[in-house]
This record gives sequence, structure tokens and C-alpha cells, in this order.
Amino acid sequence: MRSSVRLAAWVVVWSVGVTGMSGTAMVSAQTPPVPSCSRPTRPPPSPTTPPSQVIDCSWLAVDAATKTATFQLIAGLTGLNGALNFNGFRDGGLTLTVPLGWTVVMHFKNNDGVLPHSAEVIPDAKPLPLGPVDPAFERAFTVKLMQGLQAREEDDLRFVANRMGSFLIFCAVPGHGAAGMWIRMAVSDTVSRPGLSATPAERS
Ligand SMILES: [Cu+2]
Repeated sequence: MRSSVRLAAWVVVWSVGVTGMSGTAMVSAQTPPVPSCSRPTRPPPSPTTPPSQVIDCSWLAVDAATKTATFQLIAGLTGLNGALNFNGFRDGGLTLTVPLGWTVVMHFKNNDGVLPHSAEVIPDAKPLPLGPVDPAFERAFTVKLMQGLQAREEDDLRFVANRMGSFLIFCAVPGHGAAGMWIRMAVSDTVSRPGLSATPAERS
């Protein structure tokens, strides 16, 4: 008799314990909201997996009234490719698309504390030039094309995208572009707004 009471008491305690546990498990982990506009992240460097760059929507400002696309062109934003990158992209991995006839303003800034860099918009042709060439649009180049701008130096490119086609935004410091320091610019008569998109990188 005494032992059966003890057993019953044990069963009650045991079932309360199980109920308490399952009650705790019912509290589900909260899902973080997905941002609509991602800031670039800098994951810790790893020898096996290179960090993937996120497009920052603040890089491109669109003024539909004046048909002006303003693009923040940042040389050496990250350490990718020995900092031979624009906005953390190399070998055509980022494409700026502009409607035909729009004005393009590129605020060039060198974020690389070590190497000088420059930029010009050139025709899409292979092999890639080893240094400065004639730009594809009038005034579509920074000062100091050959020697490059030093760390924190800035310059503006301003031109009208007055012909369609595929172009490269290219660092003209000798050897940089050919080593992968270029992204793409497309001028199209089928888009109504400028845009930025990640595109397949072509290892040169
Ligand atoms: Cu460069």
C-alpha cells in the first residue's frame, strides 16, 4: 500500500516535469527580419572561402527628373584580389545599367590605403588593355589615369551615356585592369531606370 502511493506520487512528479519541458520547447526561436536593403558586410577572411560582396543600394542614386544616375565608385573597398576591385567586385562581377541618354556621374574614391587607382569607361574588348586607353565616352575618366589617385583621393566622372552597348569600368594603373580590377557598365534603350546587379565574374 505504502509503495503504491509512492509510485503514484512519482508518476505525478514525472508527468509534471515532462509537461514543463514540452512547454519550454514550445517557445520558438524568432526569425530575424530580412532587410530590403543590405549594407556590405565584411565577413572574417578565410583561406578557403572568399567573402561574397553584397550590393549596397546607397551606391546608386537616381534622379528621374534630370535623368541622372549617380554612382559611388569605390576602388579597393575590400581586400578582395589584393584590393584590386571596385566596390568589392572584380572581373565584371558588378554591372551598372544606365538608360540611353542619361547623364552618369561617378564619384570615384580610392579606399585602398596601399595602392593608387584610377578609373575610366572603356569599350568591352579583349584582351584587356595594360594601361590607359581612349575612353568610350567623352570625359569618362578620372585624373591621373596612369599613376592613379592615392588613398582617400577622389575625383568625379561626368558624361552622357549617348550610345548603347557593353562597356567596362576599368582601373588604368598599369596591370590593375588586366589583373581583374574592372566592372561593367551597360547602356540600354530597353530599361527605364538605372540599376546595379551582380553578374558572373569572368576570370581573366
Ligand atoms: Cu587600380
